Amino acid sequence: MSSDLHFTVLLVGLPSSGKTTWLKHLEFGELTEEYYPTHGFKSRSIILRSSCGPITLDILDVGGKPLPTDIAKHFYQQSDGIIFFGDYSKTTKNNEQCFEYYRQDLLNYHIRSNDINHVYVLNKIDIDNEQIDCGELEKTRNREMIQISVKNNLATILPLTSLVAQFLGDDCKITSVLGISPKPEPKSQISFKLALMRINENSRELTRLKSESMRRTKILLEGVWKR
Ligand SMILES: Nc1nc2c(ncn2[C@@H]2O[C@H](COP(=O)(O)OP(=O)(O)O)[C@@H](O)[C@H]2O)c(=O)[nH]1
Ligand SMILES: [Mg+2]
Repeated sequence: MSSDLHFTVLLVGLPSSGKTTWLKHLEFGELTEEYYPTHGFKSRSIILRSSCGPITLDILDVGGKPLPTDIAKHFYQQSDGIIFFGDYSKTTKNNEQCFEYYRQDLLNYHIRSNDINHVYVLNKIDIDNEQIDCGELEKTRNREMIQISVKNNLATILPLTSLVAQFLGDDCKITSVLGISPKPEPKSQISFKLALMRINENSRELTRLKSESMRRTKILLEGVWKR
C-alpha cells in the first residue's frame, strides 16, 4: 500500500530512551521490556489514515551511537523530518546534551534544526523523576516537549500527529494507523542500500582488523612462550 503523501523521518536521540520500543509499539501495540541496543538502523513504513488521504512515513530508527559521517550526511539530507527522543527518567542535563549533540551534528551538514520539521519527544513519563525539568527543556529548545509513555500507551501517536501537522498544516488530521511494514518504499530504497553497503563495509573492515590483531597477539604470545 502506498500513497502520494510520502515522507522520510529520522528517529534519533538518547540511547535507551525507547525509540525502538515506540516503533514496535506502533506496529504490534505491545511493550518490549528487554533492552537490546539497536545496531545500525531499522526502518518501518507507517501508513496513516488522515483527513488529507493516506500518508506514508518511512521512519529510520538509528542506533544510539553517533552515525558515521557519510551516513549521517545522507540520512540528514534525505529526511523530511526528525523525531528527537529524550528520556524522562534521565536528568535535564542528559537530555539537553543529547539534543545539543544532534543540533550541532546537523549544523556540520549545514542544516539548522529550525529549518527542518522536527519534534521533541520525552518518553517514560510513567517514571517519577525529580531530576528533570520539562519547562527548562522547553525553554532552551524553544519548542514543546511531547510527553509520552510507551509503557502506559500514553500519547504515543502524538509525535506523528505533530510532525504531519508541520508537513501538511494543522488541517490535516490523522485518524488512525492503517498499516506498518518493515520494507522501505521505493523512493528511499537507494539511500537504504547505500547506507547498508557502508555499514557492511564497516563491519567487514572491523572483522579484518580483529583477525589481524588476533594474529599479531598470537605471534607475540608465541614469542613469549618460546623464550
Ligand atoms: N518505564 C518505561 N520504560 C520504557 C518505556 N519505553 C521503553 N522503555 C524501556 O526502555 C528500554 C530501552 O528501550 P529501547 O526502545 O531499546 O531504547 P532505544 O535505545 O532508544 O531504542 C527498554 O527496556 C524498554 O522496555 C516507557 O514508556 N516507560
Ligand atoms: Mg533502539
